[in-house]
Amino acid sequence: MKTGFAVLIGRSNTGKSTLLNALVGSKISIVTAKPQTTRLVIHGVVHDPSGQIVFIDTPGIFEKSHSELTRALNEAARESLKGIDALLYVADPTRAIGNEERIVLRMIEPLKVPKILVINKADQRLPYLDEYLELSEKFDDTMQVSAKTGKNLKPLKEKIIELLPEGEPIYPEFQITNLEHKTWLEELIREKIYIQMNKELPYTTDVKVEEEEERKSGALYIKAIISTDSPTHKKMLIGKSGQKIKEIGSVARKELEQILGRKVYLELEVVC
Ligand SMILES: Nc1nc2c(ncn2[C@@H]2O[C@H](COP(=O)(O)OP(=O)(O)OP(=O)(O)O)[C@@H](O)[C@H]2O)c(=O)[nH]1
Ligand SMILES: [Mg+2]
Repeated sequence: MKTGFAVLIGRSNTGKSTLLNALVGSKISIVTAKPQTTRLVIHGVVHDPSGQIVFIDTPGIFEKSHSELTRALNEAARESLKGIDALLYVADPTRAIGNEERIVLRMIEPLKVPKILVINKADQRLPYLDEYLELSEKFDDTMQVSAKTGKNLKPLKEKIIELLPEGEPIYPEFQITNLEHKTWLEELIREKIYIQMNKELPYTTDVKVEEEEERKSGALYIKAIISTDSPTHKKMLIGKSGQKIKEIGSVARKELEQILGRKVYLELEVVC
């Protein structure tokens, strides 16, 4: 069968993680409207009778901050280009081409794998579409898709399978990600923190699941520790009379219940 690794690469916020989830049909990678959401290199597997595609989601290339985090995330994205079979350059034509785009284009130029220009967000008004279409000549193929509505995702999958080499399946039939269950839980809670914290985003926030236990009733009890490196951030995360952390817990619990199909008790503790 056809099998291989297809990496999703691009600047921050172009919709790489949304696209991975839509292609696999499951919420694997977290999504927010903020840059630098993806921190881990995440696999999402498409099992199809005609082949198996292992999509690799990567942190978006980011330039605005020169922090240690930015350096590490950009490096992780660069590293994930090793050993791949195909490449999807995910572009967001609601924003003009900038330096971040040029950095990614330089990164992928020497690679000798099939490259697809995936122009995302086709459901929106795209003022810079023509700029991106001009990049087409650097790619083996160009597709306009919407990760949000699913537009053109089927032809995109078919195209990728066509490009992959023959080989043995990489993942067993029912496995759709490389993420451990616990890591996935931590990621989902982190997503809710990002979404609920409006302006001041404690980028250094870390989530660790300490306990996960199935109750006799079938409900799941989860205890997670949210740690931050400053007392101010701790205060912000907790909010006035604990309102913020309650909100974070409530949206995370609702989504977990929906995905896991059972009652969830979620206890969150903020430490500094
Ligand atoms: N309208 C529209 N919005 C989209 C689409 N795909 C993604 N988005 C939005 O774009 C924002 C960024 O999406 P992500 O999937 O987190 O982007 P990313 O490229 O993974 O971002 P990083 O991990 O930070 O690099 C979110 O607000 C998404 O809802 C799309 O097809 N249409
Ligand atoms: Mg992402």
